Amino acid sequence: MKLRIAIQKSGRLHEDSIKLLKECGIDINNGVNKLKTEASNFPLEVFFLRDDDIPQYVEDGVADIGMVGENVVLEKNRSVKVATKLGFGKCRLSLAVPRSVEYNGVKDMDKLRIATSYPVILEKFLKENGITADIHEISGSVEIAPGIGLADAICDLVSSGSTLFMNGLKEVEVILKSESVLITNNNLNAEQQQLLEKLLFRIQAVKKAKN
Ligand code: PRT
Ligand code: ZN
Repeated sequence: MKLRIAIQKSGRLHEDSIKLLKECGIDINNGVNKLKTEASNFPLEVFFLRDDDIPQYVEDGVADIGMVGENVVLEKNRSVKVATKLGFGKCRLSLAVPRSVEYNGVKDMDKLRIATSYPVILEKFLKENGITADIHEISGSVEIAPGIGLADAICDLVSSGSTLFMNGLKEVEVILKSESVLITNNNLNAEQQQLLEKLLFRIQAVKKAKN
């Protein structure tokens, strides 16, 4: 039996996910455009998927475990377990408004139109803060929404802050601090659980060595 892991096919987490597996001593040959591959020296099958799909595949048991941003796990709200943080893909989900706008606190968001790709996390945050806003879900280029008159504010991922800056926006609230996590299916059998523990042991060793 092999443990099946889902990682991002291409994008910001792809390289670091493969690097972590390699640092765990797991050799995988990841040819371009492959949908899956196998490790040569560990009972591991690797599926390459869009990050948005990873929580569902792991919930459904199509993959046993997965590496994905905590931001995606929370947004998709699937029933999976978070086994450990992985130390890469660090970013924050933040609210931002045009630089020229005066901002005195989250209450200023009341009645505004906010563009985001994270409607679930945003709605929860607004509710917790007693704010009623108009959430506009858009799938990409969220940061241009205020400039084209589509929204008054945005809720988007930020790492260096340069995208916000280039679009004349300023970060005003951090809603979530995120990094990549290892998620697991809720119903792993004993053998899968054993393989997971072996992998987790190696991941912890890699993380320790880096500190
Ligand atoms: O194709 P697929 O659906 O798999 O990929 P994707 O395009 O949805 O995701 P991708 O590869 O862009 O990001 C994957 C994950 O990387 C995210 O879910 C986060 O967990 C993590 N991550 C870390 C980031 C960033 N940092 C980040 N800066 N994801 C996106 N950004 C974007 C942000 O949306 C904004 O457009 O980068 C821009 C801001 O960056 P700065 O440095 O200018 O602040
Ligand atoms: Zn995605």
